Amino acid sequence: MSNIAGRVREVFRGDQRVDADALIDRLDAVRRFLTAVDGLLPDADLVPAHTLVERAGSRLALSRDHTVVALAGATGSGKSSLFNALAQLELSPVGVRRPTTGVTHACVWGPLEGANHLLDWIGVLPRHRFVRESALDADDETALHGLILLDLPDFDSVQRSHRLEVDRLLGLVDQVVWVVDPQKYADRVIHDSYLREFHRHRDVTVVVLNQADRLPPAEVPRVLDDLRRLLDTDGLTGVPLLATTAIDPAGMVGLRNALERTVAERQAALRRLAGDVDTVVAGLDELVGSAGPSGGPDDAAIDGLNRALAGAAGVPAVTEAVERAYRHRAGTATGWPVVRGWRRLRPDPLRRLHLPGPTGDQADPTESLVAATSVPDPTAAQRSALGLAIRAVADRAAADLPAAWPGAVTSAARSRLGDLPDALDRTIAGTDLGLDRRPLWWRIVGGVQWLVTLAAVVGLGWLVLGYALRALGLPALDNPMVGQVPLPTLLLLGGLLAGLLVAALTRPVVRWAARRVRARAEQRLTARVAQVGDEYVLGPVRIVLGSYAQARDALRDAARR
Ligand SMILES: Nc1nc2c(ncn2[C@@H]2O[C@H](COP(=O)(O)OP(=O)(O)OP(=O)(O)O)[C@@H](O)[C@H]2O)c(=O)[nH]1
Ligand SMILES: [Mg+2]
Repeated sequence: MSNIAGRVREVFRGDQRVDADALIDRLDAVRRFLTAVDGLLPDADLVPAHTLVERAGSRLALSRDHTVVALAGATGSGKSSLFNALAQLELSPVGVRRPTTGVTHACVWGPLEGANHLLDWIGVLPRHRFVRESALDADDETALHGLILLDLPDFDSVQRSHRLEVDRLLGLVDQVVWVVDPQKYADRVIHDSYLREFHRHRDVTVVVLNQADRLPPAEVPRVLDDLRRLLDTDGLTGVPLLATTAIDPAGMVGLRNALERTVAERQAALRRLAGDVDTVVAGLDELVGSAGPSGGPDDAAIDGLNRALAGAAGVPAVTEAVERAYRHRAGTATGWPVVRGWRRLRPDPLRRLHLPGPTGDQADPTESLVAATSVPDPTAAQRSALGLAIRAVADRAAADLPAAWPGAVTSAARSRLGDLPDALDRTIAGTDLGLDRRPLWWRIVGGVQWLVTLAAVVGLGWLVLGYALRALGLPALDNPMVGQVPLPTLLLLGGLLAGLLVAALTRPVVRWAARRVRARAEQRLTARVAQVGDEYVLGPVRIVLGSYAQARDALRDAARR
C-alpha cells in the first residue's frame, strides 16, 4: 500500500488555493530528494522528478499573470470551433477534412508582449500566435485578460507528430479543457490514455461535451450523466463538466464563465504544478517506503566483518609471530650467555614479516601506498569469507529498505574493496605490537646470567691456572675452601649450575609473558583492523543509509500539501 501517496490528498481540490511559497518548498523537497539519491538509484526512475524540477522552475520564472489553457480532444470534436468561438474570430481553420489542426494555435487575451516568453517556452510558433485585443471590444473581454488559449492538434491522430505535440504540450500547460463530442465521448483512447493519467490534475481539468446541439435536448442530461460516470471511473470525480455548442454563442456561456473564473483566480499554474508534484511523489513512493533506515548493520554482522578482516589481514600469522618473537628476543636477552650468540643467528620471526624489529622501528602507515609488510596474502578462503562478511553487513543494513536500495548499500559496502588490502597492510605495519621495549626483568636476568657465567669463567680460569702452575712445578695457588669444596670449583660448577637453573626457571615465565604479549597484540590489531572496516566498509554503508533517510524526509516534505 502506498504510504506517502496515501497522504497526498486524493479529493477534488478545485476550490483550494495553492500557496506559491508552499509549492516552491515542495519543489525544493523534490530537489533535495534528487540530490540525496543521486548515483544511488537508477536514473530511469528519476526522470519524471528531474523533468518536474526543471519545468516547474521555468514555469514559475515566467509570467504568473498569464494562464495557459489548452483545448484538447479527438479530431473533429470541435476544438478549433470552440477556440474561434471564444476568440470571436476565425483564427484556427475549421474543416471537414480530418485532422484539420496540425500545429498548435494560441490566442492571447491582453497584450502579447508579456505572453511571448511563455509562448516561446511552450513552443508555439510566432505566426500561430494571435491577440484578442481590439478597441472594438470595449470592456467585454477584460474578464479574460491574462488567458492564453491553445488549440491543440488531435491526440488520436493518424499523424504521429500530432500526438507527440499534444503529449508535449499537455506537460506544460496550466489547465486542460478536454473536448468530447456526443459520438466519441466514451472512446477508450481518451479515457485510458489521457483522462485517467490526469487524475491528479483534477483541479485544473475541465471537460466539455461539445456539439450538444446535435443531441435532442432531452438526451443532453442523459449523455452528461453517462460521461460523468465515466469520469468518476477515471478518477476525475468532481471536475467541471459542461455542455457546449460552438456554433451558438449561447452554448458557449458556461465554458466562458469557467475560463473567466480560472483567469481571475490566477491559480491554475500553481495547481497544475502541485498536481505534478503529487504525481511525481506518488511515482517515487515505492523507492523510499515507510520504514525508517535501521541504525546500520547489527553487531553480529560487524563482528563477522571484523573477524573476516582480521583473517584477511593476517592477524593470526602476526600474533603467532609476536609470540615467537617475544620468546626469541627474551631468549637472546635472558638465555645462557654461551648459547645467546647462537640464538642471535636465528632470524627474528617479526623481522621476517617486515614488522617492527627488536629495536622497535615502527613502520610509518602513511609512508607508502604499497604493501608495507610481508604478511602472507589472504587465501582464497579468507577472501571469500571477507566477501561474504561484507555482503552480510550490507544485507543487514538494508534489511528494512525498499527494493531499490539494497543494491546501492551493497555497492557502497564493496566500493573500497580494492583499497582494503593496502589499508589493512599499512594498519598492521603501523600497529604497536608491544615489543618495542625490552622489559627490565630481561635485563636483570640477563645481568644475573652474565654474573654467574663470569663466576664460572673465573672458576675455570683459576683451576686452569692452578693446573698449569702445578705442571710447571711452580708453587701451587692457595685455593680457599668453601666448606669441603675449593672456591674455584665452586665458582665453576656453581656458575654453570646457576646459569642452567636461571635459564630453566626463566623459560616458563617467558612462555607466559609471550602469551600475554600475543593476546595484547591481538587485541590491538583487531581494534585497528576494525577501524579499517569502519572506514572502508561501514562508512560508505552509513553514507547510503544517511542518503536514504534524507531522501525519505525530503519526499515526505514534498508530499505535504
Ligand atoms: N453542430 C455543431 N458542429 C460543430 C460544433 N463544433 C464543431 N462543429 C463542427 O465539427 C467539425 C470539426 O470541428 P473542428 O473545430 O475542426 O474540430 P477539431 O476538434 O478542431 O478537429 P481537428 O482540428 O481535426 O482536431 C467542423 O465541421 C465544425 O463545424 C458544434 O458545437 N455543433
Ligand atoms: Mg482543429
